[in-house]
Amino acid sequence: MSETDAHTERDGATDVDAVVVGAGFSGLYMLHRLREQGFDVRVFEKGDDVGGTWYWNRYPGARCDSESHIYCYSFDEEIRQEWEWSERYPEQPEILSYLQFVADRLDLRRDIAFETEVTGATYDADAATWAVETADGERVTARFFIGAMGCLSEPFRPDFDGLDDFEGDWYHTARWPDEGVDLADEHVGVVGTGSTGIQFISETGGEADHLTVFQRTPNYAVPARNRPLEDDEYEEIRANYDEIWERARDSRLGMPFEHDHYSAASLSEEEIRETLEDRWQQGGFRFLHAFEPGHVLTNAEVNAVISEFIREKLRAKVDDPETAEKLVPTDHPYGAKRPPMDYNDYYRTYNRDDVSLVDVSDDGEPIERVTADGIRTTAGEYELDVLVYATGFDAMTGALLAIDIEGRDGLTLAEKWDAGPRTYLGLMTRGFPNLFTITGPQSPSVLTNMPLSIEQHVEWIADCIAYMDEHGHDAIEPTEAAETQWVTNTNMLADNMLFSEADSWYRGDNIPGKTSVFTPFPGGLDMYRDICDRVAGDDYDGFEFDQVADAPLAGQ
Ligand code: FAD
Ligand code: N01
Repeated sequence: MSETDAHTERDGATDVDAVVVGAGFSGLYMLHRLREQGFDVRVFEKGDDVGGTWYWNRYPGARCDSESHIYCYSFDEEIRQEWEWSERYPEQPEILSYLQFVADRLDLRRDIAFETEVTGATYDADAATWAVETADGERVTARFFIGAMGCLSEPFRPDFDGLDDFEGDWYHTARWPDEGVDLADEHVGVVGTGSTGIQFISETGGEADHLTVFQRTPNYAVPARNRPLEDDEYEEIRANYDEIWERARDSRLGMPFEHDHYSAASLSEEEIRETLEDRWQQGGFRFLHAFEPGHVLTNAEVNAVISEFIREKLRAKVDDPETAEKLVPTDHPYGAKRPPMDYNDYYRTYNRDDVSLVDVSDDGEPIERVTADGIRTTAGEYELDVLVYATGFDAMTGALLAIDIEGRDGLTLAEKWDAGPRTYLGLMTRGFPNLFTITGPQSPSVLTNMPLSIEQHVEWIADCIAYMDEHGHDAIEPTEAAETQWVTNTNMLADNMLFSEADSWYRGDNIPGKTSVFTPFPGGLDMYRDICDRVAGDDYDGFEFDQVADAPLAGQ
């Protein structure tokens, strides 16, 4: 029986074949793929339009740091040829327009329920189906429940005492108002100097009457070297797109850039500096390709050379030596926290009289509370009209665990993952059959150029569902052994890298009370793709299938 015939037999037994949560890069492509396979799909999205990350993050300066020509879908030749990016790193409105263009082109909106939050999902083991609930009280049954809710989509705001007393306005960057905020004439305070904070600070320094930056940990921001894309350059990209994508798929980071040397071990100090200098001029993630990117994060000596090179560069940009020292990271190696990019001369922003830096680390003056007039640290009070939280996300698991998910035998996902997520390939977790996660924990996701990782997951899931129908399987979940092995391997790979030398959202350290465990798969997209292909080619090795008497489709 073909998958389409099998699918037809199921019609009517559940409301839809698949529920997908989220309408960003992941949810949009998942919808398209499953529709192409003849499935009836319902997407639920909290926002009132498509875009995900690029719908919510409208703060001044928001843009991506993957280069535009690879920060997009590769699967559709027409879309790829028709869309034209304006800059090396596009701004948020342009990426949002791109995703809206894709949604229109593929007629996706008709299957998306906007302004609808999924709050719960319960698995019925007898029928091998999921019942999905929304905040509006709607209940939809489906064979497959697919999480496309994003690994950087649940905003985190530290719970400072006194916020209710604050007489000014406050905002989180990931919930920035669409109409913008007029910061001119205002005393603005921003907490956070991650990728978001750095973009926000560069953009608003000089615009606000005064900008006070509350920094807990400095970061290594390498120049992005943004610029418009020239017509002939774009023509060349288009002409070579197949090869570019192929190189990106076969790479560790999902980026098509060659590295100059594998390691720095055989090079003289002068050669190392020349290589780094050349890469510094290229900017962006090309800098990370001076040496093999994985090697940079496994070899402490190579990393130390690179970290020191960056520190020297940063110090040279800041006029006041005391401020410079505060801005230069010495507590963690380059890359152990997600490295941000500097688009707009971030470090020189601190040379302005109307921008000041407050070190709120334990060695400085930690924040005590928010007051009616601003922020009080252990050393004094800073008067603010506007307080901006650039404090990031409950990453990797936050959006998934915000939904009350109950699997087989009443086990909840929150209970199962209490000591950290346990998955097989980051795609599924035992006890929750037919629940797939796109860019789930223990998949490469945030350590790669994400649209490529997303495409790989979507295609793997769609193929897996087709395989199930071809073979009359009602339910799929990983075996205990395969899951344990995957968790062990992921942890082992991470333990051999330098990630443990920083507190980071990669390990959930930013969320009070969250178990600290490294969450993305750090072996690289190329290795991961090979493993996933082998698993699928080996009749889904490490998964077990079930046929269920009351299922919408009994096996043929
Ligand atoms: P998202 O885009 O996060 O979409 C998830 C959607 O699910 C959201 O719209 C959300 O509203 C919805 N949702 C969540 N929970 C529910 C629920 N319970 N009910 C209903 N809807 C729900 N990655 C890169 O590779 N390169 C970059 O340069 C880059 N830049 C970034 C810049 C910023 C500012 C941020 C925050 C992230 C960046 N990322 C980047 C990561 C980015 O998240 C991914 O590239 C990509 O956009 C993720 O797409 P997604 O569809 O998986 O998730
Ligand atoms: O969040 P973050 P983000 N008191 O968690 C500080 C992607 N992204 O939104 O480091 C004081 O990195 C916190 O301090 P510390 C990218 O993957 C990409 O910036 O924990 N400070 C940190 O400085 C990125 O990594 C792009 O000590 C507190 C900041 O808040 C990810 O999204 C652009 C605090 C949070 O930084 C998240 O980036 C933007 C407290 N209680 C985002 N709590 C591009 O591609 C937190 N902080 C360009």
